[in-house]
Amino acid sequence: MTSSAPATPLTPTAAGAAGPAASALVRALRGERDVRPPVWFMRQAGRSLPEYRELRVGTRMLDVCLDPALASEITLQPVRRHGVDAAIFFSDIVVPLRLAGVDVVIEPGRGPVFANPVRSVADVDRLTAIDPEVVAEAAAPIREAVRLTTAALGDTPLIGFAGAPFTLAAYLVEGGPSKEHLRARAMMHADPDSWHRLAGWLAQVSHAFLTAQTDAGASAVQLFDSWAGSLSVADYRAFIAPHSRVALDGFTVPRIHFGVGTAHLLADMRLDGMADTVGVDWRTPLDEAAAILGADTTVQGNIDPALLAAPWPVLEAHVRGIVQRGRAARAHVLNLGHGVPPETDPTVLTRIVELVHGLDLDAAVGGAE
Ligand code: 1CP
Repeated sequence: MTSSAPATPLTPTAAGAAGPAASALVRALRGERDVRPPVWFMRQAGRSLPEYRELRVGTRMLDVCLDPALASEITLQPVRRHGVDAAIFFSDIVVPLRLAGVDVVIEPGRGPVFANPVRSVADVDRLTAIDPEVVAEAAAPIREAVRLTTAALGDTPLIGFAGAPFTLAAYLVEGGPSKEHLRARAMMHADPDSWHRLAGWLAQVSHAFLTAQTDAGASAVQLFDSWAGSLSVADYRAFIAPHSRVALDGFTVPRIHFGVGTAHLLADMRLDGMADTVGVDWRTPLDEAAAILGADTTVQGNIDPALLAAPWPVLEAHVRGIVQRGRAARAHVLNLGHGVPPETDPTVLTRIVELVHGLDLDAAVGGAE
């Protein structure tokens, strides 16, 4: 598809306004606290939206990700519907692997599946022989989709994202989704040399994918290490953190680092300050997370996705409690503790946005601190 004339921006940039760099999201990621936290939802695009399901009929997930007009439209859908403070680019963590020529499909209802799992020294040799530069060259549809999206978003920021080396390796080594990621964790110890070559290559591939998005106008990036919670602190430090640093190195936009079940890893996930913001799942109260993360890190989270199905008064109290606890951090970005479950009633998400946009924390406590 060709890039048609840009649509009227959702939030037109006023003359003299600073654009998405001055948005509530970017300011919070950089550590500025406002009277209310900005709000967006991981996996806000996609399965919970009827307009997404309608658009997806007869298409394959990875083909959609590489169609600039479709990827852009799907990215915009939740912003129009919910009025969230940020868009997240519609793509998937395995898209850069597809761009590198790896044989991967996304099976409906299951997730990424690789034709050739990477398990032996020869497998790692074969994969890492691919120059990560090919990802940058093949990423033209990604850059085009991001350009279309940021033109349509106006002042609303777009978050670019990539999978962290461990979470990508968990799929690649296993060949598909797994619960405990045993094969990837075994490789670290059984053959550390192969592990480091694999993770180092994945870090470069994710870096190239993030760069394509920031070059084309993304205002922040998030590194998803969704499955890092399965690692011990010692393994995280020895086998993971150095590679995640490479994936996030050198960006001038704010960087968010997210994982699930990572209470024991939160301090390490700051990557010595490289991450401006650390995502926290629903298991750790945000004031506890803030105490661990210290005064120079923003927290993001941490609505329990399960509570999206609870009666509104229960969910409202939960959200208000999270916003209160988030005040212990230098700044807070309200989000879920993990992605939107597919069966979520989307009107509930809109209601959370309306609730949060109506808050004035300074008024609620009788004045600014
Ligand atoms: O046919 C479909 O609709 C496929 C479902 C789907 C969608 C909508 C998949 C397959 N990926 C996506 C989009 C996607 N993936 C987004 C953009 C949507 C948004 O946030 O609004 C993002 C950020 C991702 C990132 C992603 N993919 C992660 C990290 C985030 C997380 O939820 O932890 C992971 C782990 C994946 C792998 C993946 N891709 C798809 C599925 C079902 C899975 C998970 C499989 C598993 O459980 O292991």
